[in-house]
Amino acid sequence: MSLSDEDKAYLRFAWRKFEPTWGQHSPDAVYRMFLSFPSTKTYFPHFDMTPGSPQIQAHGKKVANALNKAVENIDDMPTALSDLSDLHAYKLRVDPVNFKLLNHSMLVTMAKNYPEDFTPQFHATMDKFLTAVGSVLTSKYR
Ligand code: HNI
Repeated sequence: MSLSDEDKAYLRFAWRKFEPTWGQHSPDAVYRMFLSFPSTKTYFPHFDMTPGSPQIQAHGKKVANALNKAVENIDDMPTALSDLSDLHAYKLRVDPVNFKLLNHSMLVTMAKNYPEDFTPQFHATMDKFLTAVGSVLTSKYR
């Protein structure tokens, strides 16, 4: 899935507005994924699954930072995310289906926290972007 130039321009515009506060909400997206899709918890046996636990907070921030890097390097995500791609494919061995579950949880969390910004265009572009990130992070499986 590739983003058009128009998608990229809109993503950069939307992300600038959203990025300063998204780090506060991304842990909620991780918690939402664990609660709504319990099978995702199998990758995190060492986590305290209480909402707002230090591990969930830290993990949410790491995912948000990785997404910032992806937006900054939107024209070459495979290079920018290469180490993360190795980590998820070779070390963590996360089944690709899980990326859809996290992406869904992030979209719902965005819609809840940024209701004004969450237009159909925002939804569609963000879905495309998150799918592209997931596809890079699972590309080394093949
Ligand atoms: Ni993911 C660690 C980014 C999807 C399971 N993950 C990370 C780290 C980043 C990251 C950044 C920290 C790396 C480091 O410490 O060097 N993960 C992302 C991004 C996505 C994603 C950007 C998708 C948008 N990861 C997923 C999914 C799962 C997942 C869908 C499984 C359900 N990730 C993990 C696990 C770790 C991890 C497990 C290690 C956590 C820990 O702290 O031990």
